Amino acid sequence: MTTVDDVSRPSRLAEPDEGITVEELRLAARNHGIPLEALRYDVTPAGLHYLLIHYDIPDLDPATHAVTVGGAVDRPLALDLAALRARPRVTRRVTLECAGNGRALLHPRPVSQPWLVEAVGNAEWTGTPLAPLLREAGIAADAVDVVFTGADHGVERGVEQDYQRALPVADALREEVLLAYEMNGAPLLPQHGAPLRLIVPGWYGMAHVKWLRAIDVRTEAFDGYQNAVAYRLRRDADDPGVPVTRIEPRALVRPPGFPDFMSRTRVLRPGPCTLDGRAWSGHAPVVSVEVTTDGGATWAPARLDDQSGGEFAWRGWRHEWTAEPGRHVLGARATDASGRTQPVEQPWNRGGFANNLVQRVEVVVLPG
Ligand SMILES: Nc1nc2c(c(=O)[nH]1)N[C@H]1C(S)=C(S)[C@@H](COP(=O)(O)O)O[C@H]1N2
Ligand SMILES: [Mo]
Repeated sequence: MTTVDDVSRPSRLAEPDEGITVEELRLAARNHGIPLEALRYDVTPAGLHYLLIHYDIPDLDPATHAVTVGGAVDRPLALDLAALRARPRVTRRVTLECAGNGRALLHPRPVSQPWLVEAVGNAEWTGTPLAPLLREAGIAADAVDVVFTGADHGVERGVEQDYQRALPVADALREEVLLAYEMNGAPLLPQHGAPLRLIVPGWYGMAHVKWLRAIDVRTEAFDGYQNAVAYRLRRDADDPGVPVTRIEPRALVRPPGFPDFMSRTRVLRPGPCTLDGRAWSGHAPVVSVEVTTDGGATWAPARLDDQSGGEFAWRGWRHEWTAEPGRHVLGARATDASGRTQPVEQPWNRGGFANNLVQRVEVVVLPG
């Protein structure tokens, strides 16, 4: 392991046959995914929601914590939790997905948090809308970016920093963006950003800044690490790339039957079997889900559940299948109203972001 890293050196790609390293394992043991059987719940229980934490969980006191609104504003503000709770209260179901979901399945593998497909959750977030607060503070006419700063601190490729991410002003002013203090009807848990976090419906996880302590309006583009260096779609290390923003469409199958302990291969008895799962997109509503039971050779339309969870929540789907003895590879493919769908070739980029390649669920159907 290198102890003194340097941002001028690119992050590492694994060698062609290199297995998961101890460093990746260490990250994976901290940052867990959703157990795929928990796709059954419309609202993901807090303890089953995926988790991604770059540094350490900071220890904040909800009784004294306050968030400031400053920078290019007419009237800087500071609000504690009581002040935020006294403001209009909104609850939204929002599918959160880590931008690195699918990274460990890429060839070559970008070395970082090694997600397979499980970095997703669909919780109910309660808080107060951000836009009215920004308007009360009076943002400058020439404002460009709004920077959100967390109370967590660390170093990444040699750059010491508080976790900070900016949104373009127009995105920060969207009415669905929340300053959230509750998850699933209870105060935020320490690991999910207690006592306050940002929720940016439709965007990949990195935008939803946890342990939020400052909101700064800027008249120049923010060039902090998480915007300018990390979270960009780059072809190679020299490509300036484009920012990672909204969630690409994805469907997941809730693995049927029961698992083999080590291989996680699914074991099923033959006969009729209702396959189900979830589908989401941060660009536009999901309009169709197709299911394959032969590793992608053929596809059949799934039935979609209603969109009662709201426009930012994942959508349930189901499909009737007659399981015949033998080995099968299941998968599902979501398409959204913008026409985006899931690729059949891996969408490779240097950081391993937004890999929404169709999932492969290996099943063995027992003899009758
Ligand atoms: N302050 C802060 N906010 C953060 C992070 C972080 O490390 N620090 N991680 C981000 C990333 S990369 C993701 S995917 C989501 C994960 O949110 P969750 O752990 O509540 O699921 O939080 C985001 N917000
Ligand atoms: Mo993430």
